[in-house]
Amino acid sequence: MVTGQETGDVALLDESIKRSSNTRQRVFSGIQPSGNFHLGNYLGAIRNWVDQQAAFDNIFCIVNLHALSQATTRETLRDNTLNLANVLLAAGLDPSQSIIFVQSDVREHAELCWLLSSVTQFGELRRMTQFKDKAGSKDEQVSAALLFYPVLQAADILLYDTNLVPVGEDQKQHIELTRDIAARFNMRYGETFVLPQPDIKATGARVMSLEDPTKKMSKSDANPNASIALTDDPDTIRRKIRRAVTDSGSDVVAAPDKPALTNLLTIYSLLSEEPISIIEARYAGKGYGAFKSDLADVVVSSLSSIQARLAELNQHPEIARSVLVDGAERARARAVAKMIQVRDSMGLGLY
Ligand code: ATP
Ligand code: LTN
Repeated sequence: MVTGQETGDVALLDESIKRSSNTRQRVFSGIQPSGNFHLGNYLGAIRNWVDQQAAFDNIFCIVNLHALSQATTRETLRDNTLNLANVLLAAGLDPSQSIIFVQSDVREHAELCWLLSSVTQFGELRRMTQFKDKAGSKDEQVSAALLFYPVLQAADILLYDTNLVPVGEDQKQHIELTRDIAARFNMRYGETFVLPQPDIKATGARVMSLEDPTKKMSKSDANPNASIALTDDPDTIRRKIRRAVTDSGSDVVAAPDKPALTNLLTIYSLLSEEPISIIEARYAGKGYGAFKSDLADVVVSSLSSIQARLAELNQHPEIARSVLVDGAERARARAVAKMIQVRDSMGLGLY
């Protein structure tokens, strides 16, 4: 879905950064190992990481410490972590072009989180939309980790002198807070951190629920029909798309008063790499049925190669494990060097 002029500007900025610089810009992004990876995660984040990886110096992190902000179990977290590593590899992240690692393997993330909390205001955290959405009316019971979540995210990003953070639209506020934290730290302690830019694409940054096009497609949605999981089989994908809500009328067009069709056309367009106008013209006068049936084919065929690679990687967990061990080593070397600078800026350690 088009997410407004501002995000388009960020994409343009990103192009100009790429062109004007001789050294490659640093990209960092993270994804929680919280299961049920869906088409929104793929189109809003993972696919962009894969498409851009040759142009940047990339670090991608499986943020298992963030996943602890919601109740989970040892087994679930372990399974989801390995599974996510396999999903990232199956989707095309290439360890020779990108560092891929697990957050808890680099202890500096947790340390920097604490240091940054000293320049973060409680009010800023309490006002974050994601905190308000997830805490709901139960803010007495949710974990303090849910409140601290954006400080840890700022630590992830700032630890690596990140220039660009490719994420979906829902993360924009967290990246803005990261910039505020970095700027405040730099004011107080001297130039230490690079101010990162969000990299949010004009299209696909907010894939909506199939059951309610006013809500984003979300891992935590209790209704499995609201999202297409990357691992859904063809029959399930066809069924979910057939029953996806549509707008009144029967024209296959993207328009502000047609949020459901706009969402389905956006998915079609991103996966088929055809402009929405061409797809609209193709289905003019044909109604929703024909469009949905073809959309299902597009989704099934786009996911099939990822699913085939995933099945293979699942048979060989040692591949992902060795990628993660190597990734942690490379990330750690950078993080350790940065923390020497940060501790010194703050007056920590006299020897
Ligand atoms: P939850 O919805 O339960 O909060 P999530 O689906 O947002 O979880 P994350 O691991 O928090 O999953 O997000 C990983 C990446 O996917 C982030 O960059 C996020 O912005 C992006 N993303 C998540 N949902 C969507 C969506 N519906 N459309 C586009 N991008 C999305
Ligand atoms: N909060 C992010 C996940 C995340 C992240 C990051 C994204 C944790 N650390 C650093 C970008 C950069 C989310 O998608 N929910």
